[in-house]
Amino acid sequence: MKSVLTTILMGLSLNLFAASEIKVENPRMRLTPPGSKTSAIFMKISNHSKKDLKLVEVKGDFAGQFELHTMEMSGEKMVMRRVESISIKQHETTELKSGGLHIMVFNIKNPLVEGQSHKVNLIFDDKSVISTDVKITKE
Ligand SMILES: [Cu+2]
Repeated sequence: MKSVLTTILMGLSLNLFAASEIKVENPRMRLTPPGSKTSAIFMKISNHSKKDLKLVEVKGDFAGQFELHTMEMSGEKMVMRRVESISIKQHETTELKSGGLHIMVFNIKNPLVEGQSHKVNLIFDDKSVISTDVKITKE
């Protein structure tokens, strides 16, 4: 029994250790016009661990659906495209920003209010989870 508990605790601490090596900066969500139920989340994610990571899923209570998106040229137009994951290589920083990689948010339950924050969980391919508050801004 004791060894089972130790194994569980070790598993937990390993996960927490991994999580602390991911740093999120300036997480924010674009204020969208009243009535709009979609928005986009931007942030910088730094990977200080010794392995490449991928952001694979995002969850939050305030909206029904989250997708990882990129922007790319299609003919002469910039279009959004869904991607399976967003890569953050070891010792590198990936920036999610307007006109580039972003987290798309659908079915927002209540109107967004500038200055308020909503909690999201960022889930990585090694199963580590980062919980962060995204602030609603006009960007
Ligand atoms: Cu998008």
